[in-house]
Amino acid sequence: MLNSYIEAAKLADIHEKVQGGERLSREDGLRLYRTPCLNAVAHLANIVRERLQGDVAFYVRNQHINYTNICNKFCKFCAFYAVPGDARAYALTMEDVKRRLHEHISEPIQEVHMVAGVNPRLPYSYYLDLVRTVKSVRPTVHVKAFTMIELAQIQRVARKPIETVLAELREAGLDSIPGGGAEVLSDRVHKSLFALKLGAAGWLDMARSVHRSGLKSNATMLYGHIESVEEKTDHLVALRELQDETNGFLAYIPLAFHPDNSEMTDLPGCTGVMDLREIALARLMLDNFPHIKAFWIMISPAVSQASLWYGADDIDGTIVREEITHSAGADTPQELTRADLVRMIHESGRRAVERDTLYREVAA
Ligand code: V47
Repeated sequence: MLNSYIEAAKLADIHEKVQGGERLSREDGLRLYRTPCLNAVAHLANIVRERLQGDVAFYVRNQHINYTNICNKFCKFCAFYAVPGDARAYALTMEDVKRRLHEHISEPIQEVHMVAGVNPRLPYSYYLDLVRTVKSVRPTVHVKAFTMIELAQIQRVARKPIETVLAELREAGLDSIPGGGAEVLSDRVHKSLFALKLGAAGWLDMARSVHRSGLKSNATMLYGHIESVEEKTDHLVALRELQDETNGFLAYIPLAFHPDNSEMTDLPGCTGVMDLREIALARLMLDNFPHIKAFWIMISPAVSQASLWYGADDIDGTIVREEITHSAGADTPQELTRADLVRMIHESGRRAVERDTLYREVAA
């Protein structure tokens, strides 16, 4: 018997495909974006979510370090960047990084996540030292650092082939690549909002190089600004195609646009319904991605809890001092304890599992 939401939303054909494990088409994606009945989309996404991950919801104990806010890309959605000379401008020294790490040294952190602006004054050695510094303070931590955009900059200053740069960063201690910087893989949105940095083809090429080098990465999409449902669907299809080729993506994280202090303060920002739909669409379209992550910093702990029934199987981590979303007006806390995360997961009816970056269970 058909679920009544599926029946009312006239999604029986997509339901059949989902139940049969069949890949959804671009057209299916567009229908799922457009159907008003979010409960129908959630029902479908939850079938895939439970098939892949059962009742588990992952979390990680991690620390974010945004090593510089100086950036020459001037993306219109970004409230984090500063130009040199700005009172807000900073670039952390290695001593600063050590201090940040020591502030939390008693916590059994699994992952250090480092992303930042594209600061043209930083030499190649800075990036290598950054990774080495983290490993010198925390030898066993997983270093997830440098988006595809930062990697393009690192290659520029290194003046070496990307394969060599990635090998040298790995030698220094880099373990994987976060998913940021993709924004929307659309030439129109690229031209309009982030023209100075890598566009769709460049981001996908860099991700391909990363995966070929043996490193895993994540992927993101920034939604809730000027993008269309066609562009969002194409973004998901492009990621799915690259994953077919490389199998290098671990998780997809939809990122909710926060307008405050950006050049787009006239936009209203995202709602819980938008956040949940992005999670569900991702779970349904990205059939070859093992994990869909709800980033609680951006969508709130409350919506993250609900998202565990809309396709998400991961709520990210404890997070310490994340600057990008908070510069853009997020009023979520800067960190949650492990107990907070576990309680959130259990309260939503899922089983909490602590993971490392590669989704291996961490023994309690
Ligand atoms: O690339 C910038 C986005 C990203 C705003 O890989 C904004 O595990 C919302 O990529 N409103 C960085 N978002 C964050 C990121 C990320 C986060 C969590 C986990 C992982 C992972 C990656 O933040 C940027 C950009 O797309 N961003 N400005 C803004 N105003």
